[in-house]
Amino acid sequence: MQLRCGRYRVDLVTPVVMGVLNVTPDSFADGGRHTTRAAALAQAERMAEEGAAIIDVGGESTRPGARPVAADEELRRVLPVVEDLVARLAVPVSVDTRHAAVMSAALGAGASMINDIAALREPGALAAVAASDAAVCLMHMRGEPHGMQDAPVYADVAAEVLGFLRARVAACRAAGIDAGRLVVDPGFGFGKTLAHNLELLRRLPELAADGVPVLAGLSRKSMVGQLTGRGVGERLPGSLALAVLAVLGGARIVRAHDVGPTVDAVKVAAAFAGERNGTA
Ligand code: 8Y4
Repeated sequence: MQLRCGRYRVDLVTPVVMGVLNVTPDSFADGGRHTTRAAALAQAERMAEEGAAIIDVGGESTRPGARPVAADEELRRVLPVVEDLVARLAVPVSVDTRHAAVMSAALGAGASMINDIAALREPGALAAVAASDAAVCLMHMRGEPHGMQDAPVYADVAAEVLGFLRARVAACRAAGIDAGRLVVDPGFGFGKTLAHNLELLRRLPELAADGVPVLAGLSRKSMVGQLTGRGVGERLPGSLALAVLAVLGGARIVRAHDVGPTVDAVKVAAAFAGERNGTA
């Protein structure tokens, strides 16, 4: 199992960690500390040293309740950082965006992956990725970030998420994006209650059984706060527990802020899962 990721091939036989690099001034996950170009590069270098297989750069605050950012503002934040990382790092650079204009500019600057919480549903997004050789992560989201936690209701959350992701995989294939470039993600916390998130985690093996590599993003999320009572700066132990459970459920990419500790947790879980998951 290998992900085609621009000029990189990411081996997913053993699960890997995607490090989160926020370049949003309002990002409460990192307190806006990495908003300058040099600080962003230093943080990315550290994540690569700690074993991140992919660095995910984001310029739009996508946490629940956040307001959308215009594509030009997002480009101003993200593009200089992408240029630096592509020039200086030996790991693929992913860009977290849903705007086609940002995708095209980032791919032109050498980004190897697009991480889209809207699963390429924005106008021009499918074509922008199809015109490249980059990987793409298709994530399920109910509603929009700014209204997302308004009491989501599902008849069967896992069935709905699976159906949605299968349809987006089909749309990508129809647009000419090869299966070897695709990743799917149930979108923990995006229009889901704690009960929905737990059910999706329990039923992750059903998603993994489709054969498209699964990415899980659980790091520091409100789910951890709900389960532990901890504030956002105290959620590492809970996040590591969820990373282990995701790998046991068949996740091949774990998106995390705390790369070093998550790499260790993923190694332990992958060794335990062994042949059962094929994650030797
Ligand atoms: C504290 C820290 C509280 C972070 C909330 C958050 C995912 C993602 C995000 C995910 C994929 C976040 C961009 C939300 N989550 N992309 N992006 N999967 N593929 N919230 O789960 O980290 S941002």
